[in-house]
Amino acid sequence: MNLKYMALAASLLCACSLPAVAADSNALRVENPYARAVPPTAQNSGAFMVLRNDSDQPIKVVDAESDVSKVTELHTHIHDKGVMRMRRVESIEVPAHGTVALQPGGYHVMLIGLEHPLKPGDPVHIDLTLGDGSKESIDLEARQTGMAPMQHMKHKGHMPGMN
Ligand SMILES: [Cu+2]
Repeated sequence: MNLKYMALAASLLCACSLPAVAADSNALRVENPYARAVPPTAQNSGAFMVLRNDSDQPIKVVDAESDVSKVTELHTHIHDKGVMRMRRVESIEVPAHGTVALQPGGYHVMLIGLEHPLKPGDPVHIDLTLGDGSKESIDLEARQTGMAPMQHMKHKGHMPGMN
């Protein structure tokens, strides 16, 4: 009787631990991560990367934290009557054996309330929280992109014909 119970308990333990191994967060790969370098006056920035899922199960990113911003959120862009707007999303799902690109105009990690200006080359640390509660730590750099808001403002001033 005792032995039978032990065997049953052991088999239950095995059954329970298997899915945990399959959903190992090591299955998530982060490729080409960077944050957008912004002018000193900017309050916010964004971080971008490609998420690759090497497992048989979808992986959800459910939260993000960063050392450079007071608030960090998962965002996407939507088209609303011809205008691009940002919207917070509850999670970003990476399909099994698939990828999701966090890129300008789409999903991104929103860095809200920068602790200091992000200059090109500045280090940024981001922790992603996954659906199973595990964390994925990412070290990246701020990078100059072609979409600095200040430059657009200046261009506009020199081209009154364009509106
Ligand atoms: Cu955003």
